[in-house]
Amino acid sequence: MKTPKYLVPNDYMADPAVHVFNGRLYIYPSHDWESGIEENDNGDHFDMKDYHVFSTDDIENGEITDHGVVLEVKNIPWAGRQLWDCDVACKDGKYYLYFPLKDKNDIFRIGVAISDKPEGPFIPQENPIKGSYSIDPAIFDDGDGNYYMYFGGLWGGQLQRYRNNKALECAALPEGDELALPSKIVKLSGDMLEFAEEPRDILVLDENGNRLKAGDTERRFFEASWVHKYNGKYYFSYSTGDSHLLCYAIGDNPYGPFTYQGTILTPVVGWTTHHAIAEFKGKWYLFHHDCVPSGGRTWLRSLKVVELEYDENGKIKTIEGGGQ
Ligand code: FUB
Repeated sequence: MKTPKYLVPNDYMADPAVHVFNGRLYIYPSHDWESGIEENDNGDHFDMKDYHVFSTDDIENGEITDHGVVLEVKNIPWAGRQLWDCDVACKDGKYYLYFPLKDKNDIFRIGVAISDKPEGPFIPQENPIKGSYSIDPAIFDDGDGNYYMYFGGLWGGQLQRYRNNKALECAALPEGDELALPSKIVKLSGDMLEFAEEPRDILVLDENGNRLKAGDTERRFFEASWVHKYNGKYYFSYSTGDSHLLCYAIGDNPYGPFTYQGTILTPVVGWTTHHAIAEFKGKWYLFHHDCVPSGGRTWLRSLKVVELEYDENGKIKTIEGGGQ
């Protein structure tokens, strides 16, 4: 599959998280809609209210099943607004959906909802995860009984409001030669409902072993963490936000440090870029979104998939996003 393909042509879906459960591929996207809220740097126009789940047994030519609404803001006890990028993990036959949502004080927290099936529906817990903040949870199952959450996002994602996992009096976004704000990683508890430790920084280093600077906007982390393993190495990938790239870094363990490698996807049509990388039936795929079908309306994004290839050294071959 060399040509990208839209997966849900009749609705606006974005921010895919993708996993293979029981031999079937499941897609967990955000659900965009026309809320009428004006676009701003705080992301208020992304006012999503529910999630759908999609699945298929043939991503190239098969039917994509829409399992319908699986969780809604109105059923989450602690909800304020804005259901952003979610992810799902499976442990001992149960499925855990992790989602960022603003609470009643307009602060992003991360919640969990549980199901017996990968396609949901998911029942939310009474409260968000203790100590959680910011957005874009991505869950990595290391296959040894340990599950890790990667999270964080700048600007509307509120990561600049925290240091050392504590809220600041005032948000502080580093600039220029200051160190870039890192994304976070935290191991999940055995019951998957809490953090098992204090979240730690994910360090992305340049080719000389130095941490990336805030002004290095084409390489530094902005949002949309994802982790996958290839040939025994850990690939940490993310969006650079205001420079609109998906890029990646490689490390030897889930905590890093990770060394920057390059661009996975050049800018798409739209502002945000967000992805998941998954292997299915012997091929690797990049799931992402763009705003071509909505005519460039940045808050109405459409899900896409394209094959992802590595070279003989394990480097990901850059894919053209089709934007500027
Ligand atoms: O969909 C809302 C936000 O836009 C996501 O949480 C970010 O990653 C960006 O795609």
